[in-house]
Amino acid sequence: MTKAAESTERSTKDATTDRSLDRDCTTLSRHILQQLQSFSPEAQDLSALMNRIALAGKLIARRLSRAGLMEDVLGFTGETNIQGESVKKMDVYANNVFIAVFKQSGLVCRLASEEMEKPYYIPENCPVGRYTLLYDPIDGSSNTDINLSLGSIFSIRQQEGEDVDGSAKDLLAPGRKQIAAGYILYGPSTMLVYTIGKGVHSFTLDPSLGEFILSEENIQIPVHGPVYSVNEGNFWQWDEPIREYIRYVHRTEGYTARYSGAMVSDIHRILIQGGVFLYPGTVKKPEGKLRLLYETAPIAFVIEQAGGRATTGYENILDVVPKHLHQRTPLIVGSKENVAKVESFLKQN
Ligand code: AHM
Ligand code: MG
Repeated sequence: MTKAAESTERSTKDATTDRSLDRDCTTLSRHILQQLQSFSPEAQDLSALMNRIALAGKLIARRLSRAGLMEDVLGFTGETNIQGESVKKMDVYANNVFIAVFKQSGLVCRLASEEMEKPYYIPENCPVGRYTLLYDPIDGSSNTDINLSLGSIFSIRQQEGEDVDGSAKDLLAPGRKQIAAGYILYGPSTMLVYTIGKGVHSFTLDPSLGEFILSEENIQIPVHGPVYSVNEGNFWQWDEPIREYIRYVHRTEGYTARYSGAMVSDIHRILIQGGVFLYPGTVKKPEGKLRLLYETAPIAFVIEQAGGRATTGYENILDVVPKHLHQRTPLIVGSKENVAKVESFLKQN
């Protein structure tokens, strides 16, 4: 090999090593600062907030990875939550993890979760911490005891006005007010997917580093996809247009059903491969099962940022104004064309 060829080969290798090192060093907090192209106090806040959420994800992932070997991790507590659902021990643990990581952070004054009737205030962080974290600590908790995928969902809002009476009325605002949202997926690896309104980005937890490292930037959901994801056991409880849509899918080539029992997993599949996830209203639950502030609005923010859509069937999820903190909404979310197809059945009736 000539000296010139040797030197070209060396510089190509160097460039490849540099690129892969640069990628390995793209941690979540660095990525946020890059996205905002700023070291302003707001950018620092958001970066620190996401770092704390990542820490919560690592703590929950660590406990889940050894759940079958530890005492008091699996099973129910015997209590029911504000939604009337049986509480799992992991729900309580994960709920407390988020509170613990934000204590003395100076960042978050209030946390609201589907496991707590009222928001949790961290007085020492107020009024400096002008942010509120809304979260579903364990999404898909029926998967906990059988070692299947689970998630956590988060959303960050800026506190508006003073919340002197502790009523948290400013949270009764549409999902467009979210400044960040995303989810953590506890699967074969732990992933964190987030948006701050500048596209959707995924990170994978590298256990050897204890860091979330950038996996994919600016994820775009396919315009159409083969997956439909819905609990068909509820068929008898749905309104006729939703039943008609499902009948259409059954007789049309090119669709495939996937439903894991954890929305975060199903949404992640649809984000990457395209399709539609539905949790419509039922006879027993006319508003469906999923909660607006902790589940449907954050997922809608992520999917819209990836180029998809999220609707109740009649209204964009991000426009829905909640009347109370634990409000539920029907959800139809995913690839633009798949969502439009479902809507076409709703419009006919
Ligand atoms: P959870 O947060 O209490 O676990 O409830 C949310 C979950 C979703 O992840 C999932 O899509 C749905 O509820 C499953 O409910 P169902 O068993 O009614 O299909
Ligand atoms: Mg949930």
